[in-house]
Amino acid sequence: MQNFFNSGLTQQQFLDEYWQKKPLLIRQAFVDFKSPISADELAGLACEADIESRLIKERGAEPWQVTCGPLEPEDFESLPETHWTILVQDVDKHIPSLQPLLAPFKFIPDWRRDDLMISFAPEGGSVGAHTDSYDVFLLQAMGTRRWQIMHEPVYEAKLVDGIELKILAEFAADETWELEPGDMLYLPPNIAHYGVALNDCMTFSIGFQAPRQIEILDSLVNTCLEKGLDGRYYADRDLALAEQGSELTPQAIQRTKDLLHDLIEQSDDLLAESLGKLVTKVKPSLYEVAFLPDYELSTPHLAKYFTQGDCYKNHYLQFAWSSHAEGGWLFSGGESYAVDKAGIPFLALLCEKTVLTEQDWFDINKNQSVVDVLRALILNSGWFFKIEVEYYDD
Ligand SMILES: [Mn+2]
Repeated sequence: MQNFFNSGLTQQQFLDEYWQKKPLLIRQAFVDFKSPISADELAGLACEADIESRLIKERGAEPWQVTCGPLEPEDFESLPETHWTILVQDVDKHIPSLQPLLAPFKFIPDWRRDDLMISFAPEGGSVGAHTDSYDVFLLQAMGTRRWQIMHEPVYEAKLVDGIELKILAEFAADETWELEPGDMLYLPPNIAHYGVALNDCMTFSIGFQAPRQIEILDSLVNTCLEKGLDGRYYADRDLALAEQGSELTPQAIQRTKDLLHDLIEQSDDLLAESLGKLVTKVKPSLYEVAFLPDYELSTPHLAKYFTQGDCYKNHYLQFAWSSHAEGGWLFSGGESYAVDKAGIPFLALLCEKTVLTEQDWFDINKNQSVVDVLRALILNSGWFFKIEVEYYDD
């Protein structure tokens, strides 16, 4: 039984009793935790052009003033002593050495994970009481933060008018905790929470993503169009005599529902592909840094590169895979890559490994469909060699 941090729960018990259901405070989830990043380093990241960051001042030029990054040195010079917060998104991707911190969360599917967001605040720093639409683990990394929550989920939140931040107009906490380094609070979606720094304070938010119905439908439609599948026509063999010729009758709506239900019912493979592409899409805020320059790469060259050095996973891209009767897919960067049946065992390897050695290449090289996928992934920035890559005209 896998222990869920130091909570006295197993991972399965956490999933059964808390995941997506109710908050859980875990004292010393990470024993003797020391932040692997300093406040200065975080401020440095917030100044970089390709990194998504925000500065929130509770008592700025206007209440809850939001400045979007990249931040300038002047932004720091004018900061008051208290009541501000810097937030930096996707730190796990910008600093891959932080990735091991996410390893204990791997019992939750990888593709559900969004990012590691890190915030720093001096005394009084807060982003106000709010709800989020995603699951989050709030790991206290430095200093003390007081978290207040409302146990009852808030689905239709009334917000404070006239400010950029989404802050709850009504918030009445029914629980208060002070989190010290190593303590962690899990919150499911829609739980109102309000965190205030009691001193110089750093909080790590391990956030999860969930696709919405419409996004999945959109991806399904796009996958169908790309494959040239245009589906069945509406049919009404049971048509009754029309009383009002201009009416879209409830029967017509029912037939339409049945038509769409049939499409989804008969499309497990299409749905897997649509979902895989959707959940591995690169966020627009990461486009500039996620994709590496193009280069030409033929299979013989691939073998040559492996004799010269290892191949590395691009941490900006998300990976997932699925299998079906005839083979499988690897998903990365919003694309799907097909392998044959014998290639299925390699999919997890390409998703979960962070380095491929020449020995891995010898294994991969036994299956042409996997070689083709690896080659396509290298061309599309999923994996890369650190050695100087030559440009070829194939
Ligand atoms: Mn939040």
